[in-house]
Amino acid sequence: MGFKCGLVGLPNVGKSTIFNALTALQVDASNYPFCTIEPNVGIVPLKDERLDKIGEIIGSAKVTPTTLEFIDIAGLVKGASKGEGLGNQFLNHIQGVDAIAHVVRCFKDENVAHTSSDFDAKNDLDVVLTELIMKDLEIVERRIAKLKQSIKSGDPKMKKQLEIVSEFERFLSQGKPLKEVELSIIAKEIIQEMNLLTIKPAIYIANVSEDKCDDETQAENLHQFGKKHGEPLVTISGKVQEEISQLDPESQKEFLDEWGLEELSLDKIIRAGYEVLNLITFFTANENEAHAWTIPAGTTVQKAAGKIHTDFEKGFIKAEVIKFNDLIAHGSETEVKHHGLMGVHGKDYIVEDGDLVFFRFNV
Ligand SMILES: Nc1nc2c(ncn2[C@@H]2O[C@H](COP(=O)(O)OP(=O)(O)O)[C@@H](O)[C@H]2O)c(=O)[nH]1
Ligand SMILES: [Mg+2]
Repeated sequence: MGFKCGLVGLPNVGKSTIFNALTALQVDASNYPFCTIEPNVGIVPLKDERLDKIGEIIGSAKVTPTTLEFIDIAGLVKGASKGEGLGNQFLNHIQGVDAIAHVVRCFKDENVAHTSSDFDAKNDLDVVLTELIMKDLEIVERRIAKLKQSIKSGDPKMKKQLEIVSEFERFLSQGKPLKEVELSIIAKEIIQEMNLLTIKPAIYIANVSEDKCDDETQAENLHQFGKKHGEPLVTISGKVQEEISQLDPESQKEFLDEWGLEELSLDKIIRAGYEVLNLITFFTANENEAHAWTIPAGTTVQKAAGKIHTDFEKGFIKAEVIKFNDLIAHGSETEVKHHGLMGVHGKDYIVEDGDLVFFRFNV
């Protein structure tokens, strides 16, 4: 299944507005028959001009973009980890995502209630981050109690784990997210298995007013914060994006041209999610379909085959790979081959962003 990005933030910051705008970007549902979509889950296509070019050159009847899943996660308020608001429900939702998109309110609007009395975006973000830390602390403390129990009943393997998890506890109780801890490989495995929240990669979305002017310092504060972890900030006006998302693609393009913009802020969000998850895109194409696929950077070509079909992975023989730039430079698959630029690779080849892959496999 696809990669998931959860929209998280205090009430009335614009999560649902942004979610609606993102999901209005519409995916041709017939391409994704296997997805039962709940109202708060949306499958959003990743725009990629390379896919259209490949489709053109190969002469594919249709193109299918790769996608990212967005989830509108409601219910996080101050004290949520202690059961305030919708309480702990948000936890399961956040545990289920690969990346967190923190939506932070930077717009002023007297008609929209603000949960805190001060207008301070960084402070609002801190409230949310603290809840995540508290939640992790609770999970970690429960684990420690369990481990102590197992050690008592004579399970020595658990000692090492107890040491590591106690280290997590020390960090969290100092108010630090686990992504700031230098982790050994074994600690990473334990963190994965415990599905903790403060290790998840994040992006920050500053939801600013239409005219932006009084919010720049607010957004800048978020930007500086994100930079510490190498996490991107996207500045957006949720309301404007929602309006634009309702337009047909032609009018959307006119809007962008009029404002001299290359892409919608919504597309920036999708791309930021993609980047923070360290994902790359490869392509497959034949006369029926050109298809973009998402994999984590560093994936072998045999694993990548499994993304398309388990048979491709199991029966993998070899992969023929054309670099996107070579395809553009030479204008056709045949010309690329003719110039000796089609690579033939075994199962351990690491797929690169932009590879056009032809799989050869046994069934
Ligand atoms: N002025 C302004 N209002 C916004 C913006 N984004 C969202 N809102 C409004 O804020 C209110 C709460 O938004 P909503 O998306 O429901 O917030 P959520 O609770 O985080 O899901 C709604 O009335 C939105 O129309 C924005 O960029 N500017
Ligand atoms: Mg909402």
